[in-house]
Amino acid sequence: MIKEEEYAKRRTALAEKLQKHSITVLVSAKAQQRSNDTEYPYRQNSNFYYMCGFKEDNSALVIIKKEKKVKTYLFVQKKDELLELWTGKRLGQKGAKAIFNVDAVLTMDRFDKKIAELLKDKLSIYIDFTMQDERLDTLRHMTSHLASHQNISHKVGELRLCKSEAEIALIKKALSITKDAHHLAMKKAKTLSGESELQAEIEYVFKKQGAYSDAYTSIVACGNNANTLHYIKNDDRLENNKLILIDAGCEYDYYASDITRTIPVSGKFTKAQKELYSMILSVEKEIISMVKAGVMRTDLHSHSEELLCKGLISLGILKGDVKKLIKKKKLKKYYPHGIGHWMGLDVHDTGPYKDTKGREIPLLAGMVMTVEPGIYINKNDTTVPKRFRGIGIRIEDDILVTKDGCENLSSEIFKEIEDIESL
Ligand SMILES: [Mn+2]
Repeated sequence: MIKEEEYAKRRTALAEKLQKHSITVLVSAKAQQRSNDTEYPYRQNSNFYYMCGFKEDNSALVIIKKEKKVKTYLFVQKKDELLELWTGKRLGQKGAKAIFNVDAVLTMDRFDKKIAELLKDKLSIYIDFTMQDERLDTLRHMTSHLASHQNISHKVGELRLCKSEAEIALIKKALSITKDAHHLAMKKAKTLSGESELQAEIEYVFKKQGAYSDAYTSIVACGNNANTLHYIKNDDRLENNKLILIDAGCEYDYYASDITRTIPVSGKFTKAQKELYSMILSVEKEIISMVKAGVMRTDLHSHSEELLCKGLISLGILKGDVKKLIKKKKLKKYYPHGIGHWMGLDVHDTGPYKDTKGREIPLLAGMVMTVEPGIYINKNDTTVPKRFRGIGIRIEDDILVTKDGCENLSSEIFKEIEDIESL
């Protein structure tokens, strides 16, 4: 759990980045309709949640920075017995005031009036440009006279880059559940007949162990389906001599995990599968061993390209010179994505990859990033030896960057061939 003091600290850190005489408005996520009279489960907006930890819909956080003084307002839904009967308890003004360490808690029905009042004598406004929300459209309209409109998302993203101990503990908890889910999948794959059955087993573990849900839609892709990178249909059959690429991680108390394992349906890798898998696994391990504060993510990526390209040449899948193959985008066909991304409240965390001057941000102690090399060979690719066609493999772990190196937070999730086969 993240303590209230930590949220207060984050707001202080954010306020330091703000211009004088500014107003910052962060709004909650909107409840999303799924179909007539049904809604998607509600999930709070990550930037808003990061700054205050408030989980209810229809709320907002406002930060006023004057010359030096900072004042924070939390706007919440009014108590309403009848509505609460349908949608559940609300904290209300009093309840929120008792928990949240802000200067004032007001009810949302006063939002427009209060904002108009707070806008007087302000020079700039910060809102989250990454959100599509009519409340923000109204605000833009109301503040068109101000000298500057700025995106608060980049500034909150900077704060979100490095994780606190409490955040790392939540990611570890998410990963311990995800570990059990992947290990169950390794045990059960042989006994099941469809991708969706395997998905159900995985997500059963997520829910059973108290995760909110999956942190992203699970990918359970058997055989050639693994060559569709965002395959989420998961409605095909599991075929005995094929591999299954499983990219699935739970979200626990708002924090994501993001793990990919590729396992044989039968429990045993074939010779060709083993050759390709071992090559990718050794690349993954080598890249992880390079993770450390100060290193550039793009250098990790280029290095992974070189290693994978060499590997593909040694397996007879590519022919030619490593540098030329990469330059001519011959490798891209088999390794089309990046080596990894930031992870945290979002599975693809919104922390920036470049600073405000456009320079790449190096790895910093406390960041969590994925390392996920993969090779995808379409079943119809006749340029590749037949035994490798229709195989897609990705291996992905979640890595905490430290001052002198890194900690693989998902090291307990099996990825060695012998370990997977033993389950
Ligand atoms: Mn990932």
